[in-house]
Amino acid sequence: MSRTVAVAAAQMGGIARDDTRAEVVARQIDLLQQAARLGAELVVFPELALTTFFPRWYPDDIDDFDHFYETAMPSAETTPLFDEARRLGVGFSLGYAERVLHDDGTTAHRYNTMVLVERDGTVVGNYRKVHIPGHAAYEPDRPFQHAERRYFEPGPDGFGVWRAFGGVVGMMICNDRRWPETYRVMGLQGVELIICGYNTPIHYVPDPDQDALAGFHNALVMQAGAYQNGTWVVGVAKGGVEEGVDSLAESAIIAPSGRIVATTRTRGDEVVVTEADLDLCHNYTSTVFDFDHYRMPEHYGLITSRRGAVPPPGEPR
Ligand code: CDT
Repeated sequence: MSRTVAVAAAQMGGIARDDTRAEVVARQIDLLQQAARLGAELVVFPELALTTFFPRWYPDDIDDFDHFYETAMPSAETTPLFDEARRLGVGFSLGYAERVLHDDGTTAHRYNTMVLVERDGTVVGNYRKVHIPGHAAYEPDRPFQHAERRYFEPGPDGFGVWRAFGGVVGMMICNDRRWPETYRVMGLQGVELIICGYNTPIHYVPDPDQDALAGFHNALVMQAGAYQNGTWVVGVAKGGVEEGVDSLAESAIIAPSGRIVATTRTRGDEVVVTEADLDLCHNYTSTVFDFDHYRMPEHYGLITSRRGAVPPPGEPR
């Protein structure tokens, strides 16, 4: 008997700086209900899905932005989403800014986090983003900041996977999808479905020549990650114009073949659903990507022992 999970990409359009959590959660409940009507069992929302992408601003005092973070999940504001999901029997995943507190209530850690919730409303796990892009210091010449490295420390737990939704599920967040190690570490744990939320400004300030390639690169990395690890990948955008910054939409559901099987057509709130056959993963992980048979880890030592590239000594010839 085949194992399938009907998975939905619940893309969101922009969230304004002044939008309340209640307004955002109401939008998410609407998307959840649309997805449920389409038969979804798991609904994936974007990275930082409860707020605007606040790393584009740079207050003098980072504590002034504490209101963009959650200190509990579910929280009072997100409980209606958890309740509606449980009532519908639909699981979901949601990106949010997480602030972990010391016992005295001061901030211990800040993470860019994604929670996975099962169909019965139980929290399966939280993933904290590992690859934090952008910069930490204020960069005055930018039209907007991408100061994620000020707001978030790298997740300390790496790339876990969980048994959920009848298979093995992993999470990654936005920039993680550009790094092959993200997929492979989960691939080595037998992942069958990787879910990912993203906020990708189309204008890449360090090299604007890449702007026209934003959609190509988004598809390229997720399709390669899916194929090379024999896994489903679901990438979900917060797209469109948000507080003056245009972000990539093009949410996609990708099969273990590497082919995109569903994609959004708009840049706003939109749901697409696919019946993902998890047994298709085996077609790849037992053949061309039979890791146990074909991988050569004795030759991969530099992957973990070295961080940056070191060219061989000598002059170019
Ligand atoms: N949110 C996030 O990780 N965005 C990055 C933007 C590029 S780096 C400034 C991304 O990889 O899409």
